[in-house]
Amino acid sequence: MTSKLDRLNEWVADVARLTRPAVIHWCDGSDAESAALREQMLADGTLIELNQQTHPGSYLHRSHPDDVARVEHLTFVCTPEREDAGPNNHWMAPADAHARIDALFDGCMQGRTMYVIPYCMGPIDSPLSRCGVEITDSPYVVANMRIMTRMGVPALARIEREGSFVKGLHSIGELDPERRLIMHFPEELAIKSYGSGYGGNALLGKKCHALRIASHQARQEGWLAEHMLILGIENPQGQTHYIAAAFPSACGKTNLAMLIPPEGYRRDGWKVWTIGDDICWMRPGADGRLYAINPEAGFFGVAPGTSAKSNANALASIQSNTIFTNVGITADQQPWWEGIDNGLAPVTDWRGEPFDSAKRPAAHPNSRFTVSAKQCPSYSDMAEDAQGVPISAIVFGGRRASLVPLVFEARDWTHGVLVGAAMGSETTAAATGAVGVMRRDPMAMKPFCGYNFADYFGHWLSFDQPGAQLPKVFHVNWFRKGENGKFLWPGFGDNLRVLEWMIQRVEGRAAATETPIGHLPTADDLNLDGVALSDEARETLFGFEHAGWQAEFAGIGEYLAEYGPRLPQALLDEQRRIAAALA
Ligand code: GTP
Ligand code: SPV
Ligand code: MN
Repeated sequence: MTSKLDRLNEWVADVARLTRPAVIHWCDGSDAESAALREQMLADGTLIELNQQTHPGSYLHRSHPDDVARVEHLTFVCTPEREDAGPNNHWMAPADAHARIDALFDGCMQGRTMYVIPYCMGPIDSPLSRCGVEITDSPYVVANMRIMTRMGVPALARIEREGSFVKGLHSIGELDPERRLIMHFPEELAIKSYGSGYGGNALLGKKCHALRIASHQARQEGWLAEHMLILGIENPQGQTHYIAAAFPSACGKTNLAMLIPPEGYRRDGWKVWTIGDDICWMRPGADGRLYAINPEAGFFGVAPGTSAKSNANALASIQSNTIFTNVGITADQQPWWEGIDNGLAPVTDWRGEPFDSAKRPAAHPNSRFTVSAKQCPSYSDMAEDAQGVPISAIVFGGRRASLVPLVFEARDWTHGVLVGAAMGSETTAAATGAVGVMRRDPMAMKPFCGYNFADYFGHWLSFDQPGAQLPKVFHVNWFRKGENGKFLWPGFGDNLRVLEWMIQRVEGRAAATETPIGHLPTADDLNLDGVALSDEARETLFGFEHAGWQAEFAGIGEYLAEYGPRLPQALLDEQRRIAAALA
């Protein structure tokens, strides 16, 4: 009798023939399985026990020092036609890519256990969710996937029902940067990743599946897979607006998703609910609105900078049952990172050496915590809702030390798509390479879009159809700096002041000033009660720098031109209209 699992079983057998593991283990996601893996990882040093009084169930993992971030230069999208991957991706022909990476996989699991991880991205009963299976030889990956996805028996049952799944093959290999490749085959719904154990390179459900492969599927099926947080803002009357926001890696998604309202707002009864902190899948519902789910079940968050002051919800979430990767530790084995601000001091750095501030920071700048979303005090019940939440506003933003004001609103959907497509941001430690370099990062998807950006912008534009009730689109910049090189906006909880203005705009209740780049508030249009802003901050955060924007739009025009004739005419027209208005 044929079963819908035949394809899966055949693939697992094929992979085993190629990689030659000593043992094959099918993950069921149980507590017993997790405990056994933990014991094994403690025994071989993959995990280090942290202070079980202060941090019960929490462990530290030190990665290979050359394996601490995503590797964009080794990440490929392998479509039959190069043009389908676009100038935004590294490309290799599928046959060449398979040959190159299969040569690395050949015999790589000898003497090791091969884990087969069935997982579901999104609530297990949601029609918006999609399943995958990751094969890996890393128990650390299994432990992280158990937190980050719905993994094990229920996922396998859904795969058996549906008969379809994304195939992800992973091996840590030798952890040699010279033998490291992350390959995507969108047409085959397949991923092959070799030589890295780091998050986005190795937890294949996350960026590889839920963004690169899913964006390809989403285009075919009429939905969107985005690098966005999702949060709910409940006003004192008990009404909740949901907002999705795309910021590049290490630019504030986790922090905004878990925002704690400023004192005055809390007193008045405002609440913020977390749905997701990194990835958002959304599609039009019967009423024409966009409905969103968080495909993930946990947070793989940036540790440095996380404190009781900056992100109390994240800090509360990671007091137990957390895997820390590449943080420092204190004398009594508590996790420690720069900016934790808890009065403790590190004695051992992320490489396991005595802490010496002259040598390196205690925690790697891209050190992370992995924790179940259920441990977050602000986690919303609606995060498990099969239908998802209706989105009122989409926010784009980046790290821009100059020019870009605190917030502005796009005139309409087409303008909003241009605002997203024109996004720029200074690079961060989340990927290898230089930090602080301004680059174009459309919709925060530069490293994650599984197909040609020209087609992606067209797909975004296609949602503007009769009957659609599309969200309003905004752009924010929490990272504007003053003359002294310091941030001008307090950020974090105070970002709610900006979100409140957005909600008022959605409801047609707030004022704004028309400029060529969109609608800008003045400082008086926002509730700034209790915020001390200097005159410089007021002028800079709410100002419109005509000459600077002229130059910016020339740069945007040059960037879009890189996509050639495939670029949607409507986007070019929008860019030219604004450039002309600025002239
Ligand atoms: P990925 O997980 O890499 O996708 O990152 P992310 O977008 O979730 O970024 P995260 O929220 O972890 O923030 C990254 C860094 O930016 C942290 O060091 C934060 O402390 C800092 N940050 C976040 N929000 C703000 C803000 O409003 N203002 C300022 N100045 N810094 C912020
Ligand atoms: C990012 O880099 O955007 C992250 C971490 O969220 S990773 O899982 O490595 O992609
Ligand atoms: Mn991210």
